[in-house]
Amino acid sequence: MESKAISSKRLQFHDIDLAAHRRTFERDVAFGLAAQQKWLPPKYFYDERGSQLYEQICCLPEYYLYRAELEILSTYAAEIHAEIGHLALVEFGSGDARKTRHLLTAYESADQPFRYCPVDISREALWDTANRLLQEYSHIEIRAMHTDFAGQPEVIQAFKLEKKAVAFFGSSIGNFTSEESADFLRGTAAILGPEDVFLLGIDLKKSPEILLPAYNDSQGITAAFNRNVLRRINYELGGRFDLQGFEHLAFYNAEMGRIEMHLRSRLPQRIPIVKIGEVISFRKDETIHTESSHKYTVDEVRDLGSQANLVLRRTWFDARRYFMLALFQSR
Ligand code: AVJ
Repeated sequence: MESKAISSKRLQFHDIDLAAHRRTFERDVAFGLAAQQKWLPPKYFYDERGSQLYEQICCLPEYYLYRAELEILSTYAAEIHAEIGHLALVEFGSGDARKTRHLLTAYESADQPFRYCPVDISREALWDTANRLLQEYSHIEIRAMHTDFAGQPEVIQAFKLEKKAVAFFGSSIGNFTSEESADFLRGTAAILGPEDVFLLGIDLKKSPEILLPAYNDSQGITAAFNRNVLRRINYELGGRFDLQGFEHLAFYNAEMGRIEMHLRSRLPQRIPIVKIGEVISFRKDETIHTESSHKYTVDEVRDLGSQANLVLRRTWFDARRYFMLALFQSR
């Protein structure tokens, strides 16, 4: 990975190779929209607007995931900090780091310098967050990395940390297929030293009556978030999508144990995407599968870990047991 670093005393900022990232976006869009079941990788939701919409989703009354994990992190921050020790904290998909702040506050209270290494695909969110945290925490040192970490957790080797706690919050692992999550966990296990730990925040299986509204909110923010990927294709790849020509759809696929989000074409239409030199045809009601959010049981999480050489050492839950924070160690 080519990366240039912006450096000051307390902040190092590693940048992604933007041109390469753009080519990957073009390739993924061309590939996904040529498939029998059209699909797009959910990581492309998160441009500046998409990240803002996701932050709004986290404030929705129906979206329990964010508040459940926040409850865990705020209730047990001191306990988690005591359990993992004062290790450098690496976070995949840090976003605005709102929940993580509770843990950072526990680090700050130790009155010792500490290192926070956020990794995110959204440059704007990463940059703003890093700068804000510098002002809020006097003991923090930040090394931030703007990159797409999916499929390559080893990118964090570039931080050259001796010991570390690696965090992956928000149930973002739910977006990965079971194969991708197994690979990701194995890749993570491989870079953990004997005293390193891995903290995984994960949404648990529960009644569709609770799951569904979380992805079908009454204000239509999730619908706007879903359509944002089309807006982004228009903006960055010269797409000609009419956003209103697609309906937001979210349902629970019980067999796969996941929420699926789709965009359903309201009519037959042909959409040019200039930069990939294609015209994409849609039948009426044909869908683009834009996201899967896998839900797990505690046992499934333990198994997922052990298949990847990770041992489950501790778990924390919110009062309703909607969400779990799992602490793993490498075997
Ligand atoms: C950030 C991937 C955990 O799957 O619940 C929110 C993203 N999608 N509403 C999720 C999302 C629709 C979210 N993750």
